[in-house]
Amino acid sequence: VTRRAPGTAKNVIIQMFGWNWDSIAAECSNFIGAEGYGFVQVSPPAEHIQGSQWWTDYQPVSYTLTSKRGNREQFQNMVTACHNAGVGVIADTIWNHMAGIDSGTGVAGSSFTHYVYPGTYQYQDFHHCGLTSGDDISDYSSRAQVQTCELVNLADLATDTEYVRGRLAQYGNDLLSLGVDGFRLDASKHIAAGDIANIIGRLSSTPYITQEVIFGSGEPVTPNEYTGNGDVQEFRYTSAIKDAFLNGNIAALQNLDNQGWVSGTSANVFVANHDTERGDSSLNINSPSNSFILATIFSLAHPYGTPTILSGFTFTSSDDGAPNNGAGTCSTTGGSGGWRCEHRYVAFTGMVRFRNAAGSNALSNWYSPSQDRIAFGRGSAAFIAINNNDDAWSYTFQTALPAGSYCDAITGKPDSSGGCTGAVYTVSSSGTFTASVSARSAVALYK
Ligand code: LM2
Ligand code: CA
Repeated sequence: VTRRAPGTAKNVIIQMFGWNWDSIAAECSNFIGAEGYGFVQVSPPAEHIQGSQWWTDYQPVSYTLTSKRGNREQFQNMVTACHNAGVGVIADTIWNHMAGIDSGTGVAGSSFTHYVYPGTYQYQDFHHCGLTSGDDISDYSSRAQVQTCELVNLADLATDTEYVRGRLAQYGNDLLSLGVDGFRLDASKHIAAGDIANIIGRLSSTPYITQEVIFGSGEPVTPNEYTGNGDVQEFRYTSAIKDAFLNGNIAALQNLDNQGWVSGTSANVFVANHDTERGDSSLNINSPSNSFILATIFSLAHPYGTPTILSGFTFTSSDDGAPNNGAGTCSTTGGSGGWRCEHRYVAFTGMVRFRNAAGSNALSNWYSPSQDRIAFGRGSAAFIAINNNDDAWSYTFQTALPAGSYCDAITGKPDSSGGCTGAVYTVSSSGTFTASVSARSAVALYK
């Protein structure tokens, strides 16, 4: 797979949350590649603690590539299958910590105790911050606590030491040797930016990097510190999108490069991830008034950042693990067997095509008659109207599109006989088209 820079075509990421390696391989071959997605982000691949909860994967116990999602051979097979479909693979990678529980045996048979992972790490390879009771992080206004104490009791790696840096780079290089294209660096805020830089400097190639640095108001550790290492997940975008679509002012989302966030060329953005959909800090699939769908459509249309779509599963308790041992399955345009398969939604695949067509064109032809209605183009390549109001929006929009007949990306795609599987709109020689945009919906055209 040729590496694709953020901000270029074919860079949409799907977070295949909880999917096992065999099922991701099949989905890359059967669907994801053909639909124009750029990357899949896969669950942490290293050996982790046993248990039925989804979050066992975030408690590594060795760097053996056997997890609930499959073994090394299956992982390699997935990377190859995805590459053959033109899709890159981003591995969720945990450099901040090992397990949090006292002792046990990992899913590949490795025995461990807290701070002793035989053959990998011993007591001296961890921070023992001595700043709080139990060495847990309690005060996010303290940089020392955030970066050297323990996140929910997870054994905090001494990423400032030569041995740990070398060992984490060795793990990263093992993944790169299997063809991995990028890393999502878990809990990056809890690792000093300079420590990450040092470890990245030891890698054998230059993968795509996206770092999880959750912005917190007034906190000393900021997302901007990390932009020199690669992209940063911009959680201020996630919360602004939630506020805008729930409270009405989507017109405030025109210029996202002037909000004090990391620049769009350094931002990895999403409407929800696996953590936020279980909390209150983002929209989720159950949000009212189609807001989750409409917000995702917006995120794929707007040029700010590199977008990730979460493909998740239904749950009753927030601890619930993935269905069917992680064997993901979808229906043609949605989920099955407890899997939601958001990446198959017609409106989302249509918007992936829209984004790929828009390429690096800047936002243009902005029009907003009220806070809950916006329309904008991406140069002469694409145009969208988003109606976050409970009444339909009828209007004649001015675009920079060439005259012609266009398939609406929200409801369908070009069919095999030159028509569309969904709605069709005609752009005049002066670049206008007339539409009635349904309540809480959108119309999106691209060339
Ligand atoms: C992340 N980013 O920084 C992940 O996105 C997030 O999903 C991870 O938390 C977290 N950091 C650590 O990698 C998840 C989950 C936690 C869970 C941890 C570790 O949200 O609830 O913590 O993974 O598996 C669990 C228990 C917690 C316990 C901890 C250690 O819920 O009560 O702490 O294990 O045993 C005593
Ligand atoms: Ca740390």
